[in-house]
Amino acid sequence: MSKTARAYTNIALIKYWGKKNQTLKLPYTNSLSLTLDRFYTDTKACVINNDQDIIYLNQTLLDQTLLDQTQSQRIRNYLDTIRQMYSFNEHFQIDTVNHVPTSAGFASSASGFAALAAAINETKQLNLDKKQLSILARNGSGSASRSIYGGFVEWIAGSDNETSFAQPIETESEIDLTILSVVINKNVKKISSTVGMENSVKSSPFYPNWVTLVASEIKEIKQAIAKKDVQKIGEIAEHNAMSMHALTLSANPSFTYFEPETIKILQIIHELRQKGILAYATIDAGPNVKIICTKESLKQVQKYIEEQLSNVTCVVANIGSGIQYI
Ligand code: 2P0
Repeated sequence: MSKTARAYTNIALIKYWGKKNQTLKLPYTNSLSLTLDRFYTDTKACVINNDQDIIYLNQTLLDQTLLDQTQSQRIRNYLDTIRQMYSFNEHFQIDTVNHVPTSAGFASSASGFAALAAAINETKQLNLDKKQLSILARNGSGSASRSIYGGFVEWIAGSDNETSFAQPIETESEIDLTILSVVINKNVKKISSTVGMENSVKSSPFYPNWVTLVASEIKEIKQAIAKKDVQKIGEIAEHNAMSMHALTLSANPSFTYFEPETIKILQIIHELRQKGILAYATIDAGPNVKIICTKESLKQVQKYIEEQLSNVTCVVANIGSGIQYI
């Protein structure tokens, strides 16, 4: 009996935004993330005697209906890639369950593809080490390469399939950093990350500056992590996130993931800082804001946000671990 693979999601402090190779998902820049302890995917894979893969997502069979097509096809294509990479022909039954609090606003592609890569590694006994597993996960979704490890993780851009993988950033002792995810209760039809980054690379006049900026911010944030300087980590992460969103606004045609509440939360974070409360924002390809806090500032930040905005949900996450087999 093969074990279930569990992978946690991660939040990028220095974002991955743009691919130099679409097929291999090779990014233009390194990125740096924090694996979280609250949101994870459990995936089990079994070899079946069938000519196609059978996929269950949250106990529901994914089929070829229009509704399921995009998600299902992406997983099927990924399984084809794995079969090609490791030269075997078997198909699988995949049972995958996302443990994400209702509309927590976290993308499941990072934990999803990391758990799937690990589940195939387990059932096919590929005996991949973590570097190889990170490469395999990257082929499913770029950000999944980072969810192989816990804590702070850097994804090295590399130049081909073998040289683009994530690695952990060792910290000597615990760091007092907590993430408050502020979920805007809205069903926003968004542009996928894949399409959003492609449009930014193609048409934002600032894209070359982004590549230069990321190189220097990666260096700075690693120094701040080594010093356990949460304020500095927050400052750099917020600036990096705003710079990423500037790429969407400056694309042609322009687009944004922000909603009116997103801006409102950013304004509240500025007010909190004026009061001397540590709070910094980071935002992914959606309207929700993740706030970098310390244990001390968390309660005040959450109280203030909930007082000012009645239609949001707050979810607290701490630093989480890497791939597990259970
Ligand atoms: C990140 N995001 O670094 C960035 C910041 C969203 C904003 O990685 O096309 O789902 O599958 O490689 O990994 C989301 O992009 O994109 C993402 P693909 P992915 O976390």
